[in-house]
Amino acid sequence: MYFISSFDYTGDEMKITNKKLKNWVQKMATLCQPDRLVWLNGSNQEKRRLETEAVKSGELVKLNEKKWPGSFYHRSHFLDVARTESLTFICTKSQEEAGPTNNWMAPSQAYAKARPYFQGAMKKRAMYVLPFSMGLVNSPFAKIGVQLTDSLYVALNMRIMTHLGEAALKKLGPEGDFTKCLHSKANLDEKKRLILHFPEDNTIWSVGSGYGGNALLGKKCMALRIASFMGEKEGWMAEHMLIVGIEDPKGRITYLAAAFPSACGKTNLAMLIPPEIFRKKGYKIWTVGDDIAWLRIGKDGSLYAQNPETGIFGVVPGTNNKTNPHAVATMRKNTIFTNVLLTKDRSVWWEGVKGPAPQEGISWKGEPWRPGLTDEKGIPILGAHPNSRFTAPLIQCPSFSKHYFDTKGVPISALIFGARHASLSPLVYEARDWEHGVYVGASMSSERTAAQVGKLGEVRRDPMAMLPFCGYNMAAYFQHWLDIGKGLKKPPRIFHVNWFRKDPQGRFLWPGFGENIRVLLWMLDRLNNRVPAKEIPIGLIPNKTDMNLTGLNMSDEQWDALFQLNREEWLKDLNNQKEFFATFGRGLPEEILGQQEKLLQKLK
Ligand code: OXD
Ligand code: MN
Repeated sequence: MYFISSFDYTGDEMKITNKKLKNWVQKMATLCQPDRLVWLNGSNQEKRRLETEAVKSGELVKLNEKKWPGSFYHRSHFLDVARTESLTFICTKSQEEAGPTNNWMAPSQAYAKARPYFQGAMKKRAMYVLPFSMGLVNSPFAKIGVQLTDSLYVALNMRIMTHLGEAALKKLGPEGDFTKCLHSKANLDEKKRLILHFPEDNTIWSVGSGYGGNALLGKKCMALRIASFMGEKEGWMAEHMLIVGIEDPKGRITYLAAAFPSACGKTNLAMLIPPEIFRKKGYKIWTVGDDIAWLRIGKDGSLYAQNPETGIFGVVPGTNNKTNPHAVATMRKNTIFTNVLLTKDRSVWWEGVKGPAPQEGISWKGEPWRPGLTDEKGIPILGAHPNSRFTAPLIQCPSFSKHYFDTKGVPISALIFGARHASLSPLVYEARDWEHGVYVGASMSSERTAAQVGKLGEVRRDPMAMLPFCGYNMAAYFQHWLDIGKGLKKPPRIFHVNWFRKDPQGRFLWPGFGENIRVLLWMLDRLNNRVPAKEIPIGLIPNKTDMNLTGLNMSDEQWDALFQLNREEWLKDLNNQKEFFATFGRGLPEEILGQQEKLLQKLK
């Protein structure tokens, strides 16, 4: 029968004092029928053992140690390369609680549907037991989870992405509660894939996928969907936000948190390297987090943020020494690459990396690849999947902030919402106040990227970039945002940015990447009341003279094109917003509709 095996392979018996945990593990093992249970303690010795096993089983390929020390390559099933939102469900007792933006299934139905998929799914496999904390274990932010998985790839990724190991178990103690995360790749059958969240049971069941966002349950599933549900009950927020600090020449650091839809440059902004003219003056950017922020009201009435993760699960294509040198440095060692091109000398390559493409390699689909290869329609065949990823410890990032470790979090002075729009929204605008800012976030929309299955480029509404990640009714979520604002003595200012605006020829109007610091510094000037702003119907925009554009050679026409407000387009967007907001019925806070009405009047 099943027994709790040694905690580590060294034979040290692991003391599991939490009865609930023991019972749950036994019950899930009885369902999934693994050969053995392996409890992880997070040690380095254990890491090496798991890596060796994963290489032996073929789950990982050890990369060229000289080029990529401590790093591995993984190829997922070719139909399992992005989050599958259509198979992701919030399983609350009432559908109302999940709201109109989430797929919903009643808990009893969801458990009944998934149980047969888990039944015996781990035969001839190990079940790895991963105790982890999201948030620094010794901080008030910490939430404990335990993931069961039959995937070594998942186990090794979770080691990078979460505070995994003995300390999390200690924190849990004999009585503590934890998020019960059950995962099995089963046979990776898309038809038997489900990502189920039971916020009322503090439980996640994910089956049939090995892809990061579906399978690393500490990340999107727990730290966003389950955590957002907890946050609403407990008075804090879980957001799809990066956290950065901007250090000025006097050494003062101002922290910002920014929400962008997936694959819209959060990692790039989190690791921004200021152009030389700003570096020379003494500006620096510090990275606290690149994907998720947990936010709490501090004793002083300010908003504080902590990054609950320990690693980066970043998009690879397009990453190079020009677009994101810090990401390149971060992935130099101890990294797991997923679905990029594997070369003959066990190195990796992807589209958009600097330098010549290798003469040959194995593509993300596991097929032979060479530069210039096209399909029968003449379309280039990619070596790396557009959503190929790297998983690396955040601490390896050259701009890693030591304040990541501040247990009370870092104080947030501004929140940014970002979109990918070819037109519509200007480069930057500021909300008039918190309530207006909540509306700006709630009415966000963006063009679809490769991070989720679906049609690329299609514009969809994505409130606060949380559409795929909010674990409860978004009408209540908007209300929660409004309520948090009321609890803040000094609410952060709220801005909206769009780095992706294009001219009629389809060329980007703004250089983006490191140059985005210019926009951030304008925000700092606004926070410190150093510059006025120009009022337009949607909010406050900069005067050209108030943004440092030195070296950009930007003409007045270009500037105007970045900020041009197309009333027709906005009115059309307002109609689209109306349809979207109408799906919430009477639950939608009236402040949202009030703000929308105000905008309509201003536009008219
Ligand atoms: C991610 C995503 O992986 O948002 O961070 O899809
Ligand atoms: Mn994300």
